[in-house]
Amino acid sequence: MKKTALITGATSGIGRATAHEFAKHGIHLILCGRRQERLDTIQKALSKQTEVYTLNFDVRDKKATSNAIASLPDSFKTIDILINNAGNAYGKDPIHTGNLEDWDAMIDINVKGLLYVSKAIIPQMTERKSGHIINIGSSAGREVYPKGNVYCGSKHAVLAITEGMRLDLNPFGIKVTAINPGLVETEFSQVRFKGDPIADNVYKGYKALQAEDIAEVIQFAISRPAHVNIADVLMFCTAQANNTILNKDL
Ligand code: NDP
Ligand code: 8X3
Repeated sequence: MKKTALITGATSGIGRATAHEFAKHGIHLILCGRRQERLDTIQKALSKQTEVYTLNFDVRDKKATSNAIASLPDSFKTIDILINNAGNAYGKDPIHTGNLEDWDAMIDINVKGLLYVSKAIIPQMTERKSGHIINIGSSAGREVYPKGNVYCGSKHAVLAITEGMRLDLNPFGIKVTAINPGLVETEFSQVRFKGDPIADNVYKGYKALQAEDIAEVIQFAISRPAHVNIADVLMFCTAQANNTILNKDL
């Protein structure tokens, strides 16, 4: 019996690469995001390899989130693997000049959105006493960097929530994993810098992690035997030592 995974943020970057990786293994996919045309394109591509269903909702909207997940057809209702990946940074400013809308977006999407999705899915996992939740945190959840204030705060929250999930879901045999990457070359910086050309330089002068690198680690985590839980992964590209030391050729 093939497993079913729900991936948030499947329209781009790490989420999309994870969808492609899971499809290779025949995992049935529920792909989520706000950009329907992208969901359609990915569904079309991956339907050759596995069963794919798409859900279009904004994780900030708790009603839309629970309605979307409740609307799943019977063949996709049982979710074995939840990949809480949807998220972004908005802006990179010192705390005294930060933008309130950016702060709201990061807390509402990265923290509250992850909770809304989890709340809609965890009860079926506790009922069945099985499941695997993978939360995409960040190295920013381990170490704060200058001008990272609220984004780092949101990812510290993701890490704390992940640990809380692992404690509370332990009696139910549910695996909970945090994957914490450093710099990954995706649309992340385009979103963060809102189209400012500064985004083009973020991944120049070194080889950043690629979305596929993260997807492979996620696939490794979900394919361990029943008694093994990969609790927490911190991964950097070779050029990055921590959140402030990056060996660039520029
Ligand atoms: P991308 O910008 O490439 O992808 C972000 C994804 O999140 C998109 O699919 C987007 O879909 C979805 N998303 C964003 N906001 C919402 C929302 N309100 N509702 C629903 N979906 C939403 O970035 P990455 O792939 O890099 O980021 C994925 C995760 O990885 C994030 O949690 C990020 O914080 C984390 N991360 C990224 C790193 C990096 O350097 N790139 C490093 C460490 C962690 P759509 O717009 O269609 O809704
Ligand atoms: C994304 C990586 O360094 O931009 O979490 O915070 S970083």
